Amino acid sequence: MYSLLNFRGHTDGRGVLFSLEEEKNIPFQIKRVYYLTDLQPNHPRGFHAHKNLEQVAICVSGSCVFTLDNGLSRISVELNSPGQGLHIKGLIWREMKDFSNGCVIMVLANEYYDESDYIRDYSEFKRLSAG
Ligand code: T46
Repeated sequence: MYSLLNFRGHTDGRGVLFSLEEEKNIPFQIKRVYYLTDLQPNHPRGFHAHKNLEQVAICVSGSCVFTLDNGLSRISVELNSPGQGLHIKGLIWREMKDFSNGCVIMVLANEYYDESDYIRDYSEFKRLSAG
């Protein structure tokens, strides 16, 4: 349903630097980067699936929880490290919640923004995921 990517940090006395490269430690060509800020713990987001989009989500600051659903089962994954990326591919319903103070989520995507790729209705998602 997902995989966790581990990014090597370059640490020295000044801090840590992470580098992301398409088709190297990011498993696709990157067409879009977006990031979410000012997230509120009581305002969950997501509640949709994508028909074709492939993404890697990184909690570059703070922590949050992604709940993923493939139509058969659900799993919750906490992201709490800038050195970890959540790779989501295929027909997966996603919800994001439990944002910590100062949480920032950066997402790399293999396609440009396209609202027609979204499935925002859970019963439609269930129907499509049933095959
Ligand atoms: C996802 C999760 C992790 C744009 O105009 N361009 C963009 O690239 C994106 C991603 C969104 N938007 C607009 C569409 C909406 O008017 O920004 C607004 C908020 O988007 P949305 O309600 O889809 O945001 P989230 O946080 O529910 O979901 C987002 C991504 O849309 C989605 O692909 O997987 O983050």
